Amino acid sequence: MTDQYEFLTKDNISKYLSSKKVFANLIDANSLVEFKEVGDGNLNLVFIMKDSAGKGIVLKQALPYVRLVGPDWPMTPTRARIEAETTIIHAKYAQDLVPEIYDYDPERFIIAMEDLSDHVVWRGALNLGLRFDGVAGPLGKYVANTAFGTSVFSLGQEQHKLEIARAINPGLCLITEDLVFTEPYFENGRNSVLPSNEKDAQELANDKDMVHEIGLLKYKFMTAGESLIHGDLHTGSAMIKCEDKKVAESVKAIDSEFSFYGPIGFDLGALVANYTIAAARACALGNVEQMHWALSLGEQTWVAFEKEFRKLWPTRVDKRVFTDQLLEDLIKTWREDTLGYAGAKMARRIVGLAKTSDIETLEPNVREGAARAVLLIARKTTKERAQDKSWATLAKEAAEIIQKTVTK
Ligand code: SR1
Ligand code: MG
Repeated sequence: MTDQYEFLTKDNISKYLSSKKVFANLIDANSLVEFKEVGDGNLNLVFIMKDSAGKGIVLKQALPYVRLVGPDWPMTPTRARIEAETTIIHAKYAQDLVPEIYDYDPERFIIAMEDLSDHVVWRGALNLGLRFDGVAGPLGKYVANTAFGTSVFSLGQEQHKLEIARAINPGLCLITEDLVFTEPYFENGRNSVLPSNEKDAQELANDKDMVHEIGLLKYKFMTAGESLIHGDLHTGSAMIKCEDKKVAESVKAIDSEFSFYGPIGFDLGALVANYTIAAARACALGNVEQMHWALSLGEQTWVAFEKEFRKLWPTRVDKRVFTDQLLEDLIKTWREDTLGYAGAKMARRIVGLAKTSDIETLEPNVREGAARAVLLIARKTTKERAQDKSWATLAKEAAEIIQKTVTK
């Protein structure tokens, strides 16, 4: 049974640390001076411990249900295996951009990993109006390196197929298929908006062209096993260390439990969506400069992704029909996918279950306009994804919508 195992608590955690040799040099279980439960995500328990010598460790335990909802929504805790394995694999291609994994416990679904308490969650920093450069680019680089490294271009045909099988993650994919690609358009009792945004949500659901694009994007999500993607790469899945308060000196992509072999543009789209959401918040709080900066991040992520992927391309395993022209076509497709998924991810965070603190912590009088702006940009971005607009045009159009809508 995967739902009968002991959960970590303040009282049993020291015993757990002492019980495994792997922790002996990482932390002194008998001199724990700090213990915090910091899980603020939707799914898991997360504990940070420090010993008297200042050594720290993180233990993350998957619960057999969705934490956000409770035991009424069961969910396989084997997602912890997926996260541990993906993080280890991604480290092969982007070591500096993921946390180190020390151990995975398949009986209690516990991942032991690097303590990142000198980092902060990027979304939290964005919500405070803080502007750190050197994050969006490295995240694009992370996507490029992990996408290329786990693709058929790097692994070859047999290994790529074996990896698709190993990384299959139907339970968590179903959540994305439902929450991102279905429920914003076909209500399932889990959506919610402010009463003043009900018309906006209805317009989204009634937008036949949008629903058509969402169908194409969902189909690709369900069938295109391009690479081992992160699967939930929003600004809350990035931890950053910024001591000089301007440029991040460390960026880590965390929480890859939604990982599987999927379309490369999905992760890039998730980032673009969350930058747009951060921009809407900034404008709603009167910080127009921060809004423009947030809207410039999509280009930074994309440019870093494209540059890095092009750099890796000459190392592909089979150059016979995987020609340079193929790369040009793929880049074009991935850009369209990125914009398509960006709109899908914007809309789900406004209408569906599991929203973002960027918007939810705004006062209702400005939240209404910010939510409306994100929905309008979502529809435009997804439906016009094939128009080959420059990033500057995309940012300008988004800024116009936000400024017009938020202040109305
Ligand atoms: C039920 S899980 C809800 C959401 O939390 C995660 O962050 C994923 O985005 C998922 O869709
Ligand atoms: Mg998460």
